[in-house]
Amino acid sequence: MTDSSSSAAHVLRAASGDFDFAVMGILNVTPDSFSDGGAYEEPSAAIAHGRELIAEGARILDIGGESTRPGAPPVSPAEELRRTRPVLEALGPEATAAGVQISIDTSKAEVTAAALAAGASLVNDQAALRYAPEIAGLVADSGADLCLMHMSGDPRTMQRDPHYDDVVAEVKRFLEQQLRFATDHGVPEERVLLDPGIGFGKTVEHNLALIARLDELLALGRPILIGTSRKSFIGRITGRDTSGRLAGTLASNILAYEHGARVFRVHEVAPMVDALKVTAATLRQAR
Ligand code: HH2
Repeated sequence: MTDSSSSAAHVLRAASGDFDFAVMGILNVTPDSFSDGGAYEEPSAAIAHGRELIAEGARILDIGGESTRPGAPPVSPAEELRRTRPVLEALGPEATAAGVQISIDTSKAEVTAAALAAGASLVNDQAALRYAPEIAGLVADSGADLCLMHMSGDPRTMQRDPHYDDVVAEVKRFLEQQLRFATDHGVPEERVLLDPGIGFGKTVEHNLALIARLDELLALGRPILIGTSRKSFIGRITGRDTSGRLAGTLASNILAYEHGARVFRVHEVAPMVDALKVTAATLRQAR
């Protein structure tokens, strides 16, 4: 294990067997997510898919009730909870029994509080406490883990001509600042994961620079979570639509592992687990 992951949140203490990574399976209970919108909108379909992801080797299930694709319309807290609560309540006990962590993908305090009460132990806040700073207190009181992600602006505007002088330095500065905010508000540093926010207010070149220079974020001393799965930069490079982006997803995550990422948020769990096992075993042999 790297230094940054040895003191990690629950997530990495539950990493796969001998390995130092955790695969986070995506469970979007939404009508409009960019690649699987509508597929798991019914609670029964979402619950069945969650079970499949666990069987495929997910160590974390990331349950979300609002799409953050570019231009996505905002969803009320009540609607987000209506979508996610039955899934959290059904899968929570099963996941805990299987040693799998439940994550809630939200930037709203009301949804965070309800999800923590229903058994979630990771809050995946794509706004990194910018929209609802009170999430820090909820996380601190519950003893949960917290993922802070970089996003430039908000989902409605973020892809309008994104610009950085040095994307890696600016993402790093933002994550450092939000990490300090979280710890100042009572979240123990060892509970925090950091995420460069692939696709959130970034061009193809920005996304590639963040993956290629991910090591620079390790200086912040926290484990890195990354979400490249099926994202549009893969489509722009390969010419494939969302259904044909598995190979690009695997390649980007393997490189991200080599550059220090340890938690991988993906739609297709089984191939990702195998690819990372082979990568990790090979790198271990080489050291
Ligand atoms: N990406 C998405 C959603 N949540 N959370 C983290 N920490 N990192 C990410 O990169 C990330 C995330 C977007 O992907 P998806 O959930 O598949 O789509 P949508 O937002 O349309 O539901």
